[in-house]
Amino acid sequence: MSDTSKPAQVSTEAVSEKPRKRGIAGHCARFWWAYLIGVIVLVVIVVPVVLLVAVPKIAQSKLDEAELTIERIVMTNSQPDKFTMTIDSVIRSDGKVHAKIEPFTGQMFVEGDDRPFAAVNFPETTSDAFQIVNVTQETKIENMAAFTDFNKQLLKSTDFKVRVEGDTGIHVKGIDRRYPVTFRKTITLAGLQTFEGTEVFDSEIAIMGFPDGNNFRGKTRIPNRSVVTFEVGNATFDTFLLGKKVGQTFLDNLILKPGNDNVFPMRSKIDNSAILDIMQKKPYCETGIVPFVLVGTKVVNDGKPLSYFAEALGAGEQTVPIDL
Ligand SMILES: *[C@@H]1O[C@H](CO)[C@@H](O)[C@H](O)[C@H]1NC(C)=O
Ligand SMILES: *[C@@H]1O[C@H](CO)[C@@H](O)[C@H](O)[C@H]1NC(C)=O
Ligand SMILES: CC(=O)N[C@H]1CO[C@H](CO)[C@@H](O)[C@@H]1O
Repeated sequence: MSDTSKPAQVSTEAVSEKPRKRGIAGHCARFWWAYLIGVIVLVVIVVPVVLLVAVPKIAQSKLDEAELTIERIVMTNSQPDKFTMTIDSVIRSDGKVHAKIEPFTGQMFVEGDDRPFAAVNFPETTSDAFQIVNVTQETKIENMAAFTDFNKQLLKSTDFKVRVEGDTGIHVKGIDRRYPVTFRKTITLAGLQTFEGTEVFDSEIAIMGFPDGNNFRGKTRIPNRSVVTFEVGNATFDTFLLGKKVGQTFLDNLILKPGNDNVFPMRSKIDNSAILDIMQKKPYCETGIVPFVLVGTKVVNDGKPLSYFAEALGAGEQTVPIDL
């Protein structure tokens, strides 16, 4: 009995094991189509969701996290409707995603203004951690009012914000697909603070006038705390003493650069009696220092008037203390 019962036990054990093995295999065999559907669903839905939703989101957020800094802006060959612009910038990112960003046109806005004042053509860039992007291009002034306002902001502000924005495409390494993304960066630019700290030195006055028809001349040093270089040209300023217009001041071949190396000859044609008047008043008669106030009226570069600089220089008053 025990002999027959043993194999029976063995067989029951064997039987109890066999169906388990067969259970999985059998389940797989019978429901293979369910697994196949599952795999297809994964491939058909999940992969596209990753490729179409997750990757573009990551790409956009990586692009958003990247930081743009402007090292230098140079405006030369200033003409009534265009100029040559150099923008030297650096894009910093975490460098973790390997991707290429297509060349694109970035519109530049003064923050809070929805009219672009200029457009920059960015070359193809990569997602490298540190990338220098220097661009030199001829820039058409598409919106004169916006460009004039930009110059006004630059002239009067301590700091102001500029936004660069453009639609482009990103190509992530290993994925054969273009993802549309938006490049949008806001940077803070230092302004010129209405040329605060301008000095005049080596000044000379000639009551009878100099041969060029002016009666005052000197040298002016205009501090420039901005990263912007401007080719302005020949600028004319209405000149005021104690609130009264007393003549005109001329600065020729004006090019403003970053730093303190902006020294230009200055000429003025001032009403002699106004100077004699103020020199008899206190405290001017004691200090000999007279506060000239300059308001821009005209800018001419290479014979052509530049309204955007003239208006910007006319929007603020530059007070220049002159030692007579
Ligand atoms: C890019 O601009 C920076 C800052 O003005 C300058 O130092 C650098 O030499 C420029 N690089 C090239 C390749 O032009
Ligand atoms: C400024 O005026 C002087 C004298 O009229 C002229 O020779 C010079 O070319 C002008 N400069 C510019 C940049 O237009
Ligand atoms: C007076 C002044 O602000 N000068 C600054 C002009 O710009 C350079 C560089 O951008 C600064 O180093 C100076 O301090």
